[in-house]
Amino acid sequence: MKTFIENLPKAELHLHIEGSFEPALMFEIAKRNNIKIPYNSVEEIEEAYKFDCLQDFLDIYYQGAGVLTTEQDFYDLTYSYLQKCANQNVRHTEIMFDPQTHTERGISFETVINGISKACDDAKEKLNVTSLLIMSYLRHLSEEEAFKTLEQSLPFKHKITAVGLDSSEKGNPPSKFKNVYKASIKEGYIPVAHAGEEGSADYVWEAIDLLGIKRIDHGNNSLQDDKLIAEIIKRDMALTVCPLSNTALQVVDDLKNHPLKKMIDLGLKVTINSDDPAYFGGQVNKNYSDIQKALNLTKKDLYLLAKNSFQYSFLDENSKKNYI
Ligand code: ES4
Ligand code: ZN
Repeated sequence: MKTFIENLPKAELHLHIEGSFEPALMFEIAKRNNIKIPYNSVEEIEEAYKFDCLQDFLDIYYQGAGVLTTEQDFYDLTYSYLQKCANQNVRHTEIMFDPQTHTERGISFETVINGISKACDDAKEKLNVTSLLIMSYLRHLSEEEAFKTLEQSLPFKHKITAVGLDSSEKGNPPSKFKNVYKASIKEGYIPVAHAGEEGSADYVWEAIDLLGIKRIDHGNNSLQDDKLIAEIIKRDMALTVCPLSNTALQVVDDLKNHPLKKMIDLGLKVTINSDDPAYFGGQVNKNYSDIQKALNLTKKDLYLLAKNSFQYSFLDENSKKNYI
């Protein structure tokens, strides 16, 4: 099974570039930027990366991202992730980035986008890995702040395919971002959002009805509502599921109880993703193999999951034919 998974061509549709920041690279970048981080060793980091919930993780994730300063830092972060894609036969990836995590600290939008997109261009040429970018709004900030980010993105519109919504879900429903999503769609961005990770099925409804999303990030709690399940199937929307993220953040208590197989059996279109691999204990292939073992998935299931990852990507229909 391990070799089968390694050899499967895959796409990754749910990945936060700031969440791919491995401790070794974090130490290196902190050192060259003369920034102190509160860890002295990889052991101390491992101890800190034990989370009770999403907020617990986010506090540490934003702290880690605070080391990123120059265009080269964003380039190195992104290229390092893309090398891991190449090594795992991840042929295409749709990378989320959180501009506000950086612009709030005085780093320009331009620095962030140029570093990330140059790495993507180089990876296409040197590693044969294609990518596109999803600019994510931080939902714990105001809609007005998101509008500022949308404005800042416009000179770089040709480099960005979609907009997303991430960070603290509870208390920050999709409805809060209704207007900025409308404006983002008008600018040509495809809308996606995290919904139903910690939030209820109502948040998924809002993301569909009020934000018009084309894909659901996580979506686990959709299973609480039969009507919602039917609606997601009717609209042919995929869920970007992240098994190791779900156990790390205690959205699911044990992989054996993960609803992924149930989702497939219900007819939902599911993909497997790593979310924040540096923090949650595994890249894409480990997500595939751990969930395979836990749920006894067959090769046919795995093939379907990998096929979905291309089918529900934002590649144009013609390009998809190069992968599936
Ligand atoms: C995230 Cl797992 C998760 N959920 C919500 N927002 C996020 N940002 C980075 N990882
Ligand atoms: Zn996520």
